[in-house]
Amino acid sequence: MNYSTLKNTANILDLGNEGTRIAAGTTAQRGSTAGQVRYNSDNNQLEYYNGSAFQFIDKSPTVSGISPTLIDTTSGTSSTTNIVVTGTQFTSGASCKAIGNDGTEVTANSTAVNSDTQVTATFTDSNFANSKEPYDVKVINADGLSAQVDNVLNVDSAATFSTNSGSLGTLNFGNSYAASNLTAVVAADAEGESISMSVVSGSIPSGLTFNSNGTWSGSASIPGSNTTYNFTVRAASGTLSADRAFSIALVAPSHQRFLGMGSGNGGVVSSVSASSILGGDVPSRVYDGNPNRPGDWHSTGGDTQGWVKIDFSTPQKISRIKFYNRNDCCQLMLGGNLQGWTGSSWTNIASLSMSNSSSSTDTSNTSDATTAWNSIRIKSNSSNGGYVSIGEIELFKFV
Ligand SMILES: [Ca+2]
Ligand SMILES: [Ca+2]
Ligand SMILES: [Ca+2]
Repeated sequence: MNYSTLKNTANILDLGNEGTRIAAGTTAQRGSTAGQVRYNSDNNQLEYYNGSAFQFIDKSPTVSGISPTLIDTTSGTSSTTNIVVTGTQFTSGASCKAIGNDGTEVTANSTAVNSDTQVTATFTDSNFANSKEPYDVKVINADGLSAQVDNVLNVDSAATFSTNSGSLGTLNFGNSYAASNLTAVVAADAEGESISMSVVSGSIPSGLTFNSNGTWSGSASIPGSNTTYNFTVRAASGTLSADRAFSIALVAPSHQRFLGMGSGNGGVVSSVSASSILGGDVPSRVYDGNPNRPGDWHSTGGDTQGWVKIDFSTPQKISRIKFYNRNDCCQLMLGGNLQGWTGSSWTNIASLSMSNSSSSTDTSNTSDATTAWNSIRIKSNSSNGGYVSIGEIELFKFV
């Protein structure tokens, strides 16, 4: 065939009825001459070279994603939201719609075609309803060809609490005022946004920490009186938040006697000893229920810093001591300490001070009501004469 004659004398004429076969190949096989028309076998589309790039002849757009993916209909400074849509083959004059789960269409107030791969559509927030999410987003080119991405746009809602308002728990000495006895605050965000919780008003007990995930840690300080703490927790997610009121009750401990006077040895004494013993004035008399002589322990002469030591069968916490001096005469101990055994040394946990008078007693709260001691000791540091004596002691613990 004489191709030059064909080129110069006639247009190509295909008299068949199946279709005209033209150049076909992959994207990698594209030429670079303006005016070339070919079938792109990678994209299954006709395309032509315009001198700088190949353009698909069928200008169907594609949509790959949007940002942001949330519409805030409840608050914020603007009543509209700009949604940036990314894709391919957007053309001048393109418009944009959002389509609810019931088919309701929300048409963008305006659509700016930023490039052939990006448009910015401006929607009025109040046209959206939470009940119709998720919305699809559709871009329609001026020639009517369109593409959409499904279930990508949601109406933002604030976090919702699943923890009932009101009491999150009661802390007392029996549960060590520990955070593990409190209910955690739980909230969820319908759009899956992360939630951060905080106390925004009121107050919580000292010693406790409210964590941003709604849990509690630490232990509340022992209260002097029954106290209920009221506070508001805010669950923030994205630009929205929700508040709910909660409370925590602290019960003040009370002193319960477990040794001495009517409690006797309380069933907790494994052994008792003393720095010295005068005759039959044995140290077990300090809890024999009788504060009066001869119900007392008595040291030998010269043992003016004497002591009585009690070993417990199970470690005991001690909140208070009441001390009874020798009552009949010569109030022998004028000062001393209650001491707890730590395993390596004696720790003063209460100081005792008596007057030189008949039936002198002293009641003292300990400085450490939470440590359980293996042993305790009542030790004189001030005597009235050459001896010391203890009529009785009572030990108390918090309950
Ligand atoms: Ca929603
Ligand atoms: Ca949300
Ligand atoms: Ca006694």
